[in-house]
Amino acid sequence: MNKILIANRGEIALRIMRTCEKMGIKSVAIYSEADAKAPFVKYADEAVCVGPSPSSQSYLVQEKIIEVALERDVDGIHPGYGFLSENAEFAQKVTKAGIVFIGPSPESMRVMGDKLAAKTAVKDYDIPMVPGVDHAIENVESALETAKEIGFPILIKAAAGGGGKGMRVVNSEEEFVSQMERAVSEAVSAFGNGAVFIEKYIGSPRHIEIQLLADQHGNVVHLFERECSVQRRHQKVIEEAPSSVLSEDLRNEMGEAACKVAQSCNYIGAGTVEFLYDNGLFYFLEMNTRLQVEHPVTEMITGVDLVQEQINIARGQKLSFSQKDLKIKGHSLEVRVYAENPENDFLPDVGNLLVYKRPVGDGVRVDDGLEQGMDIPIFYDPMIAKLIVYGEDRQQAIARMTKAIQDYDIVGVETTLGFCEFAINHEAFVSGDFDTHFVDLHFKNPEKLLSSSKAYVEAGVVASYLFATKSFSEKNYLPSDYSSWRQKR
Ligand code: MV4
Repeated sequence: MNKILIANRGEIALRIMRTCEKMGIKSVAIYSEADAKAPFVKYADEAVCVGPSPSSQSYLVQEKIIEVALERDVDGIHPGYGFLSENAEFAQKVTKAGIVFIGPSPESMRVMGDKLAAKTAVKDYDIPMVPGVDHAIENVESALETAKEIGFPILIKAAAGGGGKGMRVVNSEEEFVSQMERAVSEAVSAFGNGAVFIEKYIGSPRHIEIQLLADQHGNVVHLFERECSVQRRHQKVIEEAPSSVLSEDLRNEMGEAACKVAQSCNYIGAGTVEFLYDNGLFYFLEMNTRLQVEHPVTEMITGVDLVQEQINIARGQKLSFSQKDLKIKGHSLEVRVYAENPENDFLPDVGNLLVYKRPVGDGVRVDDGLEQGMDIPIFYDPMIAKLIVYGEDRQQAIARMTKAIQDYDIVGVETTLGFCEFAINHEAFVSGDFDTHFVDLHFKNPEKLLSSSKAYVEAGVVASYLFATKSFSEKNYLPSDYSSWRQKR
């Protein structure tokens, strides 16, 4: 494989290209009009504009992307995450065009993309599952009988859902029928597929996922877990590896269960198996058939470059290590830095990155895709960067993350950095005593996030910027009251 097209944008496109460079593989970027000046476009050996800014006219246009790949004579297409990464139809078209899709087979993607098909696939593999049904609900009355057997509260899920979309908690028998009707109609309008099923509702779980690699020769290994319980409305906020709750035995058990999930669908490539963890027990939830946003924390504690492994697997190589060669070393944390305002219900706050300075230091890694002076496009996910740290232990990782957050200098847009600093230093996080409700439970005073001293430092930076660029006109005067200054920008 000598040339790879990256069917993605931003930080992940850049991250994939860096590994290509390291491996002596040429990279081809595709980009939309909004991304013409983006670092990933500059970094690529070749770059082709595939259309206007909306993803539906650029990053999601399958035929156009394949046409560019053929024109530029690429050997493989890496889909990154999001966009077409879990689209079985795209994987199939790529393969049909004689190009290697760097990911699993379309069949694996189809099975794991349908939560019920996934349950059916793993049925004979002795994987712990949440009590529930493994078929679509056809008859609401008999489903109610099943729900009573399972015991309330129960959770209604859409077969085509995932990532939290299309779920409904039912607390009692009385609500069951009406909630079921709502769930079905929601599933029809959201996914074009009204199939729903029910499970026992686990009230306060932790979300722990296992990273897998599977080659084309039947070898499957796991690269331990990532703890992703700290999330907000199904958007992950902090990810870490390893989890502070898993014993060595449980880690091995979960790892083996995850490998069996991969075997159940003849999985090839990098993938992630999600589990719910509750009180020493774990349950299979779903499998994500892509490289995940939070993959760096696994790389930090294992020393494995997951993109390099994906490419080698796609080339048909055997994994160069076995399970016993893999060891956890140290601890890693990742926070996602979003251009969102935590003081205003996390509304996206896109605009110009007037000042953008990354933190540096021992064990600090920043995966980003923007530079100072650039506008954050309104068309895509407003993630600015992933801030990743490594420490010898969890305590050092938390200390390094805190320092790195404080050293990060972003002016021009509101960010979630202050929110991340708050979360990472919260007593519940530091002690390891948290679950998926962490944010709802502990994030109640958003106005306390940013110390006013830091805000004044920011105000000073903006003032000098405006002065230096001679744009210090009447309308840009900074009012003395800091809070209204923030609102006026
Ligand atoms: C659950 C659950 C409780 N009980 N299933 C949310 C995302 C999707 N992957 C599955 N999810 C859940 N499934 C049962 N039977 C709670 C969640 C859940 C959740 C899971 C992981 C991380 C964050 C979450 C937030 C809310 C609900």
